[in-house]
Amino acid sequence: MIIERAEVIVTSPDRNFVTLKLTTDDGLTGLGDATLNGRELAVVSYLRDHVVPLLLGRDAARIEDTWQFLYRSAYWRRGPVTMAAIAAVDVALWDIKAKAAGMPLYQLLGGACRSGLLAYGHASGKELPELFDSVREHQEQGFRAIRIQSGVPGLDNIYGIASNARFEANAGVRYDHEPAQRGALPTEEDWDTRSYLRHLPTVFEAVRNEFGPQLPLLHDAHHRLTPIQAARLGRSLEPYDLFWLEDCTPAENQEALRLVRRHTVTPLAIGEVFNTVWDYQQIIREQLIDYVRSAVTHTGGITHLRRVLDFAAQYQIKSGMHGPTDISPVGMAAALHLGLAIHNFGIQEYMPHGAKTNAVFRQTFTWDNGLLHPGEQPGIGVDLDLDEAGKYPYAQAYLPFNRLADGTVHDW
Ligand code: KDG
Ligand code: MG
Repeated sequence: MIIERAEVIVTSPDRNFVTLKLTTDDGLTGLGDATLNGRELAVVSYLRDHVVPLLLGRDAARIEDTWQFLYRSAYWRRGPVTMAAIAAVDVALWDIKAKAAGMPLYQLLGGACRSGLLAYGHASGKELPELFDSVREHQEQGFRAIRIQSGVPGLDNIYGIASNARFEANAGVRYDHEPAQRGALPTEEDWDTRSYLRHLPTVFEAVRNEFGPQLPLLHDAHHRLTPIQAARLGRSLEPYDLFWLEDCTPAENQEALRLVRRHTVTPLAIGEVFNTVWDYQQIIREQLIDYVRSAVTHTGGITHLRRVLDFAAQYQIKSGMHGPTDISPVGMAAALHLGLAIHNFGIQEYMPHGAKTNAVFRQTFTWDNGLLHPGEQPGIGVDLDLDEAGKYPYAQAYLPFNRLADGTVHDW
């Protein structure tokens, strides 16, 4: 199993995706997701210019050795570009190994620990009636856990709210909550923490009154609060029994979570922007979080994320893998195999991809009664249709950014 070909495929069916395809001398292929939203071409160059030449001629069976080689031989460690590139290689190699074994990947990872993965969907609305409709639509689609994002009075355009204007900006594609906008410049959104902190508990009170106490509800604060603001939010949401409050503070300041924890028992989830186990050292050891948000795609692949989750398991911290639209079907498939095999699975984020994306990436996962399953095809269970992919060239797109009323740039 010698790696004979390594191709980096960029396609933009509903949004940009970067995929690594490895082919061995005995004809096996493996896919890995290397999509880094808004910075896609940096990973393309990292792979094409610096990694592909190192892969040709290597033994595809040596996954751990290849991981260590790519990580340590670069000298420059960690970071989203490096770790997305390594993740793509790692997942493609696991895909090949599982195909060689004739097994779905989860079997190689130890076999299933459950019959399916509980997944949460994204409900949103600028006002309550729209939000309630969105929750109902998700329940009809089978979701048994739902993230709630709401508009805030006085703010026009904020994270997490599906709006028609956005769909028009993306050439009419209805792609719920896709935050990256095609165009030459990032769009500007607005933010006001005081209004948000006042408004959000009233939204959760209304949602609980409408949908009852049982439905697991989640919320993403998307890195916008100071530690004391986050503590106040967690405390004010306690009566509504959240499954988690996500990214309540910018994640790089790990100590901030100590202060938040002192004031609230609302469960906390963090880590979608983290990319190594070292980013989690303090918050896992001190039990400052309840869920690890890292995706296979951004955290060095199956090999490294499993390490993070095994570390987390010792502290009863569970997985809550990132699964927005910018994780490609290849990245999602990898997440489903890992989630099925680990004991400390918590929940999986699931934003269904659009029809064009599903035509490019043919998948075998199933969605049944609120549970995801990766399917039984050998490997990760995704095939990439190169003809379809070729129809959609890369289109420049950026994530938005925030400004406060006085013009100050704020965390997005
Ligand atoms: O690329 C950034 C998005 O994936 C992110 O904004 C989505 O926060 C997010 C989430 O929880 O899905
Ligand atoms: Mg998030």
